[in-house]
Amino acid sequence: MKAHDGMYIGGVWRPALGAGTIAVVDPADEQVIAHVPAGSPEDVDAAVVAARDAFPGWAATAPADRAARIAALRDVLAARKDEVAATVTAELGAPPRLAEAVHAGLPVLVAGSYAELAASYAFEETVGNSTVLHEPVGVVGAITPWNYPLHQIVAKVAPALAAGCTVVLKPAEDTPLTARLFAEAVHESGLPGGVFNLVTGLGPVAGQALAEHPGVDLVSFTGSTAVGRRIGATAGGAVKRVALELGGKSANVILPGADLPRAVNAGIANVMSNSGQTCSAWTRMLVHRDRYEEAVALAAEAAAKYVPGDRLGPLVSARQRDRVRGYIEQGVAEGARLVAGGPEAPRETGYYVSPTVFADVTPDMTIAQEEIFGPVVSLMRYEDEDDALRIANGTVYGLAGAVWGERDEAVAFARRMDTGQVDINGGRFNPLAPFGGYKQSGVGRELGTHGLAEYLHTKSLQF
Ligand code: TXE
Repeated sequence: MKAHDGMYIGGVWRPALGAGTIAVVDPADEQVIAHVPAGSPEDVDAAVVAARDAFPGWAATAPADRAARIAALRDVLAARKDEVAATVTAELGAPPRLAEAVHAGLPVLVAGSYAELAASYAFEETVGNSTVLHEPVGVVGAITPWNYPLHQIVAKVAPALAAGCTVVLKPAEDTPLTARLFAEAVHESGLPGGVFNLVTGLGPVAGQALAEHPGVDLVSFTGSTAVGRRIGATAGGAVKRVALELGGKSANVILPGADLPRAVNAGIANVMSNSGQTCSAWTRMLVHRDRYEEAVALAAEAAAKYVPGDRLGPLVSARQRDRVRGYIEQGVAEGARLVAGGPEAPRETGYYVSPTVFADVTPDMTIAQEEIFGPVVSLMRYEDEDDALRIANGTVYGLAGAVWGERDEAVAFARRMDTGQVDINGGRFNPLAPFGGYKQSGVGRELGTHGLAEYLHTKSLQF
């Protein structure tokens, strides 16, 4: 067991000012693998002071210099990819292949995209008789979740740095080791002290202190809708900028013209990836009634291939496992038809949940409305396209979605969806495409120029 006993503040590792520690658990075998300090409000304050001190210097840096710094950080993250993957596997339980390709790979792409955008973005533009300046907002408080430990950090820190902001990060308590590795990478890349600061700690203590700190100009939060709502209210009260990336309940709409086996297999793979702990996961599969039973059989068969402990990792914690199992039990109780998996533990140790498929799910059921965040797919039947659209749009969320079918029909359907991102016939990750929610899935966008704009103020000089 290793004892990690510092916070990264002002370019150095400092002893924590608070006394407590947080145990980090490997969810695959339930063993404690490390302890990290539980940051106190005093730790948060010290980090915000460091970020404030560093802000004027960093904000005044030429965009090309910031681009070079972000590129250096990208290079360190790329060089330490194996270590990132191993750390994510240890504290999140991600299967090694997923850890390498996604958890370690995506952040390199995203950091690279911001190295390029920092250099190419129009921080000054001419609009008629005015010059419009895009200036950094100031000190950013970034609060991140555990489901994609490094990606969530880089998706906030890279655009903030590109904009000229300085950052205090409070990562999720379940996955602080990846955050520490990121801080090491920042240090190794030569970023000036205080531009990036890390405080590990509990959400209601360190997270809340960061969100409420008067020295923070913008809070960027990714996590549950319940906490996001609170952070939004606090930020609103202080008239402070806020970006919220919250839950989802994405629809995977399979139109009659689609290649059904391909769409169903991809739909199951999408949810099983990262054990369903993805805010954009296509958790509701909508199939026309004429092909519904065929889709149910295909989905059950596809899900069974995700063997827990092999292709399917555990959930991050006992709490998340219990929560997901509770939803599966509720689905059964509300009358959905279980065609794969179920609430029983598939392995004796580790926080595993069986790949689970429900058929005959109706829009009024809890499992059709609430974010489950586990390897659970609900198959829903529709009568015609208008019915499919009503079901697809019929939740409080609007983060992502998918449509399968003849291209023009699929695009026409996607245009009518109340959601921030839609994959057409599969889609491919694009680090430049904005990501974020309609409705209660959030406020603001991440990635690309839209993600960068979140961290910028706009000033007009009139001539
Ligand atoms: O999230 P929390 P949890 C959803 C998903 C999941 C559920 C609960 O449905 O099942 O949320 O997960 C910090 N002030 N998502 O409980 O608590 C916390 O320390 C300030 C969707 O883990 O929202 C962590 O750093 N910060 C999601 C971060 O908020 C606070 C990803 C997220 O934790 C705080 C994760 C407070 N009062 C969960 N309380 C997505 N959108 O991708 C907690 N935190």
